[in-house]
Amino acid sequence: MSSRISLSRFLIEEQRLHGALPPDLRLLIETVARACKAIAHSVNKGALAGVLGDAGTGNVQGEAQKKLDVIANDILLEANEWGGNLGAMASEEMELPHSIPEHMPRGRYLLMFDPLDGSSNIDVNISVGTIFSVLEAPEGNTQPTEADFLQAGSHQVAAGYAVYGPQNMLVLTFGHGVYGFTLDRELGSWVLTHRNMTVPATTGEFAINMSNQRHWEAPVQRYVGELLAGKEGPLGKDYNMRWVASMVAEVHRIITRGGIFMYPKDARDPAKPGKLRLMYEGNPMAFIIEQAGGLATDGHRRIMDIVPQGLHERVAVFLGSKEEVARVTGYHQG
Ligand code: AHM
Ligand code: MG
Repeated sequence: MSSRISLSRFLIEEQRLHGALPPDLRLLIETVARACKAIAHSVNKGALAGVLGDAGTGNVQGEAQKKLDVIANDILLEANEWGGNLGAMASEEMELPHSIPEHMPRGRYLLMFDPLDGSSNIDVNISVGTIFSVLEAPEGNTQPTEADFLQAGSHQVAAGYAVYGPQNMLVLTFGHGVYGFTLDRELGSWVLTHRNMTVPATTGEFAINMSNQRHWEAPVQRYVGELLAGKEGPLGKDYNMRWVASMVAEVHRIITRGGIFMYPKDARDPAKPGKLRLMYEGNPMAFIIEQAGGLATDGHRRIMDIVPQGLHERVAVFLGSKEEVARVTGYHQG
């Protein structure tokens, strides 16, 4: 038991060894991890705590909220409000950024989150998760506004996700590789179980919502057509398909055994670049996947190079094993 490395010990050692993890960022990550533990607890209780089902409200994206979407959002806001390391928070579930109240201590970081990703899966007991991303507010700005959040993903100083599944896991990066922690429910602590997580460069597995096929653009039609053609097609091998409809579960599978995840642009709404959100889903997952040796593009460019125009901006997503993401990106580019 004594050889176990808790999240706290891991972060303190990272701070000491690399010097690249400032103490206030370490404390912020600990606070987010504590909130994820509380969310895991609510998700795991399910019907026993009366938390399943719809909240009867809608979010800024016009999507129906689940009770657990609201609970997870409140847990993250409450836990992080008094931590002293943040200037403001932004959430997929809230129209505007949430400033740290006047009477609370403030810090230099900006936190963005999707409190409960894949929430359409809650009621059917399939994995869901929390995704988060951390930026630094422009220097000296103690009262950050929406404009301060609009930084390219390459400026992220940390990102991570928690997946609430058969095991509750927390996966983190702050730019020095990707580390995975498993929640020990008896001890109530995140324990380091996965060091230097890497995405294999090649894969035989893809993830896309095939029911949207007729709405995709030509490069995606071509690429997925080749995957489906298998051994007899130009790629010369058979591919397998998975679709959980929880991005966290999808990314976790890819970071564990490889694969490509795609949520492309859809012809039904030509003005919308994609379904997923750049700040809460695209950027944090891109940071993690790149740190694990994979690629993440919107078909044309690196996701983390996109300079956002709005907090709730959408993005097309192609991420995972290098070889496959490069191929489908190449089909878009030329
Ligand atoms: P959410 O944040 O509202 O849960 O939506 C994002 C989710 C992703 O987790 C998942 O990849 C996608 O939506 C599933 O979409 P679809 O319903 O088209 O399969
Ligand atoms: Mg989401």
